[in-house]
Amino acid sequence: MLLKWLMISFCCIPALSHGQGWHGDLDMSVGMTAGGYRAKQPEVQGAELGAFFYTEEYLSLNGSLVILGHEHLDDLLAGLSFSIRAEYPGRISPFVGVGAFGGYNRIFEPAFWDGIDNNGNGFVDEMGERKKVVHEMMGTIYPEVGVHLWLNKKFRLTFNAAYHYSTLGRDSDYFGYGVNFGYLFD
Ligand SMILES: [Ca+2]
Ligand SMILES: [Ca+2]
Repeated sequence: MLLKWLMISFCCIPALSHGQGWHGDLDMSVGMTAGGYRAKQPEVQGAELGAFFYTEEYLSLNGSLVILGHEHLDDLLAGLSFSIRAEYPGRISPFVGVGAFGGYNRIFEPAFWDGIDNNGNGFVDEMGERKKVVHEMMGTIYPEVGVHLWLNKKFRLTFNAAYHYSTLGRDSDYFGYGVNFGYLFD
């Protein structure tokens, strides 16, 4: 229902045409992306490397590996992000989507009392033995809007804005805007 409404809305925007050089049908197409995003309040920076897959020419599944810095965290998180986007299939291709992100980081902590040879050096609980443990975790869910600009049949530039609801609480939510470079495989 929502999808239909969106498609109808997009189709009514006269400025969006299937321009020359546009390859047309993206159905079952796969590609990869690289880019980043940031937010100002709280301060967030993310870098991502991902892939996209069009199940229909107007619907894409997106996944990426993310390195994220957040003002309310001690250290960077490594994580995964997934989203689904409903897109107007054109050379200029606006979209709306929903997604989720999850990430964590780890630190070393002392491990000389747990009866385990944590570092595999043949000595159990020797002085100074350490192990890596999860230090911080954060997840978000987000609605997003954006637009793809297909530069030619292979390359696209994507601008998006997403409001992330964070598991850390409402004061850690952030409005991130990003730029991604995409490449479509044959
Ligand atoms: Ca040891
Ligand atoms: Ca130990």
